[in-house]
Amino acid sequence: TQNTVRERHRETAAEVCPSNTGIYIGGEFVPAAADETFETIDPTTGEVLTAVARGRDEDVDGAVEAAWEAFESTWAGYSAGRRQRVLTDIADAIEARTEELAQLETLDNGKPVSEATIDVRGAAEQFRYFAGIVRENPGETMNGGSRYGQVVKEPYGVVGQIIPWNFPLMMAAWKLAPALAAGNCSVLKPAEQTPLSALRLAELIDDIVPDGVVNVVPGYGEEAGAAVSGHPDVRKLAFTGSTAVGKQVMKRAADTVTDVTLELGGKSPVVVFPDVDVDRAVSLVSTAIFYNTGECCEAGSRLFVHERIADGVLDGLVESVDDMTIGDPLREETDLGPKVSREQVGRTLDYLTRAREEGGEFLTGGGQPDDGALSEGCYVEPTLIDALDHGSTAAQEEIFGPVLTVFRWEEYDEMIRLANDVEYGLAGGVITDDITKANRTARDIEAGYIWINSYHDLIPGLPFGGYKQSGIGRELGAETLDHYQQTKTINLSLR
Ligand code: TXE
Repeated sequence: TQNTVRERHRETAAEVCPSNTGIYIGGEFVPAAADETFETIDPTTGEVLTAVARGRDEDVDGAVEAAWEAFESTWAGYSAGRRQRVLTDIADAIEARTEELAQLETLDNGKPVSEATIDVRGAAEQFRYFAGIVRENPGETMNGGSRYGQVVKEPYGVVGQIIPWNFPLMMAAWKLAPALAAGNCSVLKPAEQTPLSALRLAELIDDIVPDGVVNVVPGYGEEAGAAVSGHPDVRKLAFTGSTAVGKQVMKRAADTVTDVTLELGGKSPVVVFPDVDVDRAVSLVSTAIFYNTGECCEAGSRLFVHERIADGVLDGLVESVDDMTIGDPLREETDLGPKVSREQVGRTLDYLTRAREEGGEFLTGGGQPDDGALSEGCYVEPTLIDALDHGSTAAQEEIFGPVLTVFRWEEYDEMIRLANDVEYGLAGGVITDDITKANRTARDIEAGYIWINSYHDLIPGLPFGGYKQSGIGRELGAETLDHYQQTKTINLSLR
């Protein structure tokens, strides 16, 4: 019952919430300069988890100053080997707390704890990966004639990093690991919906990282976020979030010609060829859209299924939705938890209304579950929409919920034209056993990351990022280090 769920969440919160919810500056947790706080809510129960410091300009100024001080006094002097050890220690600290961090993430975000556990492992892996490559970054030299040239990679110094709420801990790791590996200090702004895992991480690494190397300023986007992205002493910005805000961040960065990397929205196609085993296709398509309640920038939210097997795949999807366990995300068996916030529920429901007006046929779902026990939480039913025009709003815009729009195809070229007919280009999926078709389709989709017969698994070493309005730059790869370094050429005359 709802009471049991509430009890379970309260008890878990008492065990796993960070005891420090201030702003983490220079190795200390301090109240916001204006002494204000905001509440972070558990989307499963609607209850307040805790109050968190509400950072603004002044707090960001203090964090940037502390970061520069740390850079100049300690971090810039650390060898690659020493940074490697720090990163490895962070990975160990995260891994040692996997269960606790996963529960915390589930409380703050609403994602099933089984998926939160994968996030925590992924976060640790990030630190391990960048620890692994940090020593293989020696620069280059060129000898010849009367010249000795050196190409040296230098950190920016202080970087600003703004992250979203869909994978809070993992996003913090995606940002911090390469930034620290490359020798920078960071001012990290977690999302206001989910600030707790970044604060807990700060507690965990407090003894590992020199004071001021990592600073965490929780707060609202228009306040703390805007202050980070407009700060004149921040030399590089990394942002993950909506395309609309990404554009603002980039515009603000233009004033100081600050380098930016952006990881933004998506509306990724999943293409199913007629040769495949229907059950396998159903399982992959279902994972592509419903993982993390559809709150994934890479979610496979547009299905292009070949006419010949469309009915079978769609029947299978409806059945698999019926079999899903929707409910308390703290329970291991839960497949689909609530969305992160009431606001996000409203946004998704608005898209569903729009889709109805635009002629969509709902094969399943279409609203909030009316089951009493779920009514207090931010749940949205897994939804399949058929018969929409590809130009309709629900087919073009990022819904960021458990909502799949379905298109049937026969003509390959026309299917590819539609698959690419969106402003985004983050990811795509191809499901077929024909390797030639699979590879051709992978090449033909305009996106930065294509899965063949798989979806969502991201492996450090394989760069991730978007084409078109899905972003600039790549994370997870060796090239990510380059985004956090500037190149200096030293040209020495031997004459
Ligand atoms: O994102 P925002 P929101 C998409 C998704 C979702 C929509 C809106 O479609 O429905 O965006 O979500 C900070 N200056 N994605 O409103 O606002 C904010 O505090 C500087 C896709 O939550 O982009 C948070 O830390 N920063 C996405 C971060 O930006 C600002 C993940 C992201 O929030 C700011 C999340 C400002 N003016 C949402 N305004 C993905 N790519 O995975 C906000 N922020």
